[in-house]
Amino acid sequence: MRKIPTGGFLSPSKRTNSMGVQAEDTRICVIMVGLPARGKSLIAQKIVRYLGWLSITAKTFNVGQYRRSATPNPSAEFFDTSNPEGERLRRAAAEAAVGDMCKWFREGRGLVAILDATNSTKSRRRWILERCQAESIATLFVESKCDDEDLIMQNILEVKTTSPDYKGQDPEEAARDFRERIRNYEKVYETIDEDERDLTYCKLINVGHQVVINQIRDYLQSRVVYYLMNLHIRPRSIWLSRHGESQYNLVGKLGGDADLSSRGEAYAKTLPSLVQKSAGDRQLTVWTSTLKRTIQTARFLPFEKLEWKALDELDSGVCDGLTYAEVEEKYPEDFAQRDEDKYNYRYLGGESYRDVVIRLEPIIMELERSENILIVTHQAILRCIYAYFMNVPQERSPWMEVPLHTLIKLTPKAYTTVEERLKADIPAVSTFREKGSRARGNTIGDGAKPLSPTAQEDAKGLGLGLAADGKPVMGDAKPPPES
Ligand code: ADP
Ligand code: FDP
Ligand code: F6P
Repeated sequence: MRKIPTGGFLSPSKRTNSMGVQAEDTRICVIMVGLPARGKSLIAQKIVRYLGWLSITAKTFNVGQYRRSATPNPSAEFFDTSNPEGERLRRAAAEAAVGDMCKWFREGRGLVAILDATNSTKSRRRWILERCQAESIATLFVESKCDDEDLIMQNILEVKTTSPDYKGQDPEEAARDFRERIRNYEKVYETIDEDERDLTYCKLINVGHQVVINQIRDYLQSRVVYYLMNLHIRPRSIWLSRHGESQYNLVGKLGGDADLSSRGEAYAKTLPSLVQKSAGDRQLTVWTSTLKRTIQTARFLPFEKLEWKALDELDSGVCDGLTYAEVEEKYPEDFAQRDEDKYNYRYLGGESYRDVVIRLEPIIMELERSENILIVTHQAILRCIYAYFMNVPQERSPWMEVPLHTLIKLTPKAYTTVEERLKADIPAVSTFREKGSRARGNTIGDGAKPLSPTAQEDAKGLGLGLAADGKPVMGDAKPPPES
């Protein structure tokens, strides 16, 4: 048996962040600027999710939440600047939020904080800048400007009338009051302009139709700005599917570039109607990996197709072509270590989930820019993309069960992503191995079902193991050991 060096070949990737730079010294406060209902909280939430996916801890400090603890249901007059009590309470809420944010940085709890408030006057922005400078925190002001009245009304109806500020109130009355609140802010609102040229800022005008950037110095700031430039809010969905069952899946082998099994072929043939059921007549663009099994799966789809190397399956290095049972047998320590920390463990000559996320970043950027994309890819890749949209933490994402022959539809909405799953009526093996489960002798397959005669032929054709009852056996064809 091969001697495993300390740390094992599946040793954790270096703890740089996933952007591939040492960003530990950079602490950035992103300060949102803009009138109410301009998408600031949504943008803040997306930055936190994006950075979190890239292993950069970020947190939003929403001044509205602090204000709400003292004044839960204010009417529009509360936000009138000629109301001294309102002014005092709003100032107190902003101070509490900035105070907690500085403490959060001082305690080393994260790298990027987002101060989510209107921050609509120059004096407020100057005060925040000075507080951050005193703590050596870099700043990035992000202003969202929008004068599309229809869109603003739509935003109010979509997210504001259901805000805790208007709990139990008539939505129409709530919308009217919110318009009045905005008018109060408009009286004092100052957009970021010429005399704030010393600030690092990004102005998003009418949802990115125009973007103005100023004094962006650091790498992380530029990544955040680039991300913001790619966002849009047009309605769209993203469809995700694994390739159809492959010859390798049948026998539990990892990686490779195998063809589809006959059931995988059947899935490829069914996919166009499955997609039609879910997407109707929408024109999609299909992205596949460069591996045969995804290209074969997508080939009957009547849409433009693009192959991405970045969508190839996680590279299992020296374990490519082995089954989990063989990996466990040849490299038992490493097999256990991967179970211990699956996100970080990197196969010798291969990749970790952390590595995959780095190579998927351009895919996420492109997805954010696009509308209606169908991605046909692999188990590990699909997990990483899904984790981005559904905000799944790293400890959990590599262990998610993503069945074969299932179409997943994700529809981003304000603050949530709606998920629907459509299962094709074509059985397939399960390639899922639960954390801590034994690999050797585990049968794969849909529960206790034996493979169909055609699938058995596929497996035999590869010279690989089938138990007497027709169930595929992981690793070799030995029956499961007694336990
Ligand atoms: P705010 O925090 O500025 O009060 P929200 O984030 O609560 O506003 O508003 C969310 C709504 O704003 C969503 O309906 C979303 O579609 C919309 N939205 C997102 N980005 C923008 C933008 N850049 N400009 C205008 N509206 C936007
Ligand atoms: P939010 O939309 O997050 O609820 O409506 C505007 C609002 O934020 C108020 O709730 C909140 O009190 C205020 O903005 C905070 O920003 P300012 O302190 O800049 O007014
Ligand atoms: O078994 C199918 C497969 O796509 C393999 O090619 C790949 O190595 C594996 O799944 C990835 O899943 P996990 O990270 O759970 O081993």
